[in-house]
This record gives sequence, C-alpha cells and structure tokens, in this order.
Amino acid sequence: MTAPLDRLPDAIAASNAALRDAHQYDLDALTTKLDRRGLDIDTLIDQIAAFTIAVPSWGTGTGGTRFARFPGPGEPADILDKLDDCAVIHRLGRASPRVSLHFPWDGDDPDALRQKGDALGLGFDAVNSNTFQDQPGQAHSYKHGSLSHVSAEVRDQAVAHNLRCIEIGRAIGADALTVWVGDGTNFPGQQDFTAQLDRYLEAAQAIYAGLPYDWRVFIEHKIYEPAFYSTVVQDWGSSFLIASALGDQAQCLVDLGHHAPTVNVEMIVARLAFAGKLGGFHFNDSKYGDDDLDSGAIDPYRLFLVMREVLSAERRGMTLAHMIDQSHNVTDPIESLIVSGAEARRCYAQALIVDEDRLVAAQADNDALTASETLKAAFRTDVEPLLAEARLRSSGAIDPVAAFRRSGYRAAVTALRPAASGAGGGIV
Ligand code: AFD
Ligand code: MN
Ligand code: MN
Repeated sequence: MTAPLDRLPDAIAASNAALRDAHQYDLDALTTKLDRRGLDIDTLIDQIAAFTIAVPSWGTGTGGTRFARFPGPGEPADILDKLDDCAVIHRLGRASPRVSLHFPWDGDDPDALRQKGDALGLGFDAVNSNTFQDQPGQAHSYKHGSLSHVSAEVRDQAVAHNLRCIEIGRAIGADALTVWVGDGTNFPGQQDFTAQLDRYLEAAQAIYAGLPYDWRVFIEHKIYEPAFYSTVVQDWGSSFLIASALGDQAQCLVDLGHHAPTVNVEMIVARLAFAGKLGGFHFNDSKYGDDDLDSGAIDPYRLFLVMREVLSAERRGMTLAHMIDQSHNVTDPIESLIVSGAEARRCYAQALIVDEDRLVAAQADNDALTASETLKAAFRTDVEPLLAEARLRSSGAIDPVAAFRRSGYRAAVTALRPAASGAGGGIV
C-alpha cells in the first residue's frame, strides 16, 4: 500500500497537468496588466514565495467549542501524525515550511520532534507555552491563574514550564517563545489589577532572564476569555507596557481575533511597528470574538489592510513571525490551513501591488477618494495566477485543495489512525 504522504507527487502532477493551460492563460493576462503598471512579474513571484507563514500543530486536529467537538476522519493521534499533516500542507501550498508547536500538547521529546521535522523537511517557528490548563500529575493548579497567581509556588511552576519550552525550542531550532496566559478575573474585586500585573511582570522577568541571546519572546494579548471580567494581558497597551518593561528581546504578538469587534487592528499593527515592538502575528478571522475562523474568511479587506502594515514594517527592516492560529470545526483542517496560508499570501501580494506613488500623492493633496480607490484597486486585482505560479515554481500545486482531494490522503490516514473520540468540548 502507498504510504499516505507518497500519494502527493502523482496527485500534484495530475492536478497540475489538468490546470496548466488555463493557469498559463490567466498568468499571461495578469502579466500584461501588471506590466502596464511597470511591475515585474518575476520579482513579484519571488516576493510572494518569500512570504511564509507557520502552521500551528494544534490546528491540524478538528477544533471544537465549549459545547462540543465533532472529530473528522483520520484525525492525527499524536504530534508525529500532526507533523505529517503539516508536511502535506506545505508540499501542496508551499507557504508553510515551519510549524509552531504548543507545549505540553506536543510532548517533551525534542530529539523525536527534530528527527521528524528533518525527515519531512519542516522547521519550527515560535514555541507556545500552555499554563492555561492543568495537566495530569501537575503539582499546582492554574484554576486561578499562572504567571500572575497569588501563590509563588504556582508562579514558579509556570515560569519553569516556560523555561522548559525554551529548552525544547532551542533543541529543535526555534528562536522565539510566545507567551499567552488565560490569567484574569470573573468578578470585580476578585483580584487587585495592579498587584496582579506586578506579579505577572516579576514572573515574566524570570522567563526573560532565561532567553538565549538570539531569541525573542512574544507577548500575546487577548481582550477576554477564559476570564470574563478582566484579563491581565488584555490589550495592546498592556502588551506594549510589558514588552517594554522586559527589554529589547520582548515584542508584542497580534492575534487578529483578540480585540473587540470594532477595533482598528491595522492601526494597532502600525503603532506597534512604529514603536519597534511588533514581533509577530497569529492569523485567523472572526465575526464576534476569538472565533478562530479561517484567515480571510470573514473580512478579507481587513486582512489586506493588516498586510499593508506588515509590508511597510518589513520594508523598514523588521522581521516578523507569521503564524496561523485557527480552530477548524466544520472543515478538513488540512484544507483550511492550506487555504488560510494562501489567503495571507493573497493579501500580501495585493499589498505588494499597491500604487504607492499614487497613494502618497493623493495623501499630499488630501484627496481621500483617490487614496481609498488606490487601495481598492490593488485589493480588487485577482492575484491568484501569481500565487499559483509561486507554488508551481516550487513544485507545489496550482490548486492545492484539488490536488489534496485527488491524493486520497485523508482516506489513507483514516485507515491507519485510530478514530478520535468526540466526547466533551474544548479547544483541542
Ligand atoms: C488562545 C490564544 C493562544 C493560545 C491558544 C490556545 O490565541 O495563541 O495558544 O488560544 O489554543 O486564544
Ligand atoms: Mn493566538
Ligand atoms: Mn486566540
């Protein structure tokens, strides 16, 4: 029997053969259009190919809500299965050569992780620590917080876990730690805001002191949930304050779903970049809260506006870590992650073709209409042929979801992997 991953090359070849002529026709048409604007297609394709986004190991399993989880067929049973799925995502979509791991969900065996990553040709992006759940056998509970807990023993345990994440991360070639805590309160008066932040900062300093010199730590804020009244690292202001207090190796991570629905996220991105404190992203989309829907599924224009700020920060020399953080409840996670990587690239490509000269001139003239139309002209451009060509030139699929379905990978792993239980709710 063909191993599931070995099904991909033939499926990619057959799928590409069927689509190649139509793709070439569309690419030629777009080349002519962009040529008129003086844009070189090969340069654009190289720039698009250089934009990569890490896949979250936890995103390869079917997600759930606090009500229920409905597992799909062939769910990964462990981190090695998850890495196989991540390899599929990258081989088809060519946008995600690295995986972002979450500990202790992903075990405690750096050698096994590294070997598997090497065998699959995958690297590792920022590692994520988990002090928002209790694990079997854990000495102290995180029920009332972790890094900001009133008890020093709990804080120490949470610090020690983060230091272990750094150790594992070092061994697998990662160079950043993302810290998101669920710490907060459900009732006014439950804790003192100031004392809680003080304790958090002291613990965060102990983690920061354990960072290798060439590492960064990303502070991830979130408006609410699991705490429903107040959250210790609630907003970009708190995140900025914490990252500034810690030092140069500390930066802020913007998860696109972690703000109130009407907040101007692209402007937060611009502000953090202005302050030199923008470190990374968790891409996803949302309608109401931290919905963790697929990137670009709800508001692609906002994703485009965020990408303009990303591009502008990168043009000023900043190195940003791009990661996906999604939960897939009703789709095949592999398909959602492929499409999300492509959506991030699409908006990046649209940002690349903005007529910046025209925009600057419109701004200087206070010509609001032309400024807005300049952005929309880029956003309205169908850049799919550029994305497909970038994939094709790196042995990927013109239409990665079509190639995935043709490969029969999901059915093949379903035959090999144990059926997952759907009991209970939860994010994983
Ligand atoms: C949280 C955060 C964070 C964390 C994740 C766990 O977005 O990045 O690691 O959920 O699934 O909401
Ligand atoms: Mn996140
Ligand atoms: Mn989140």
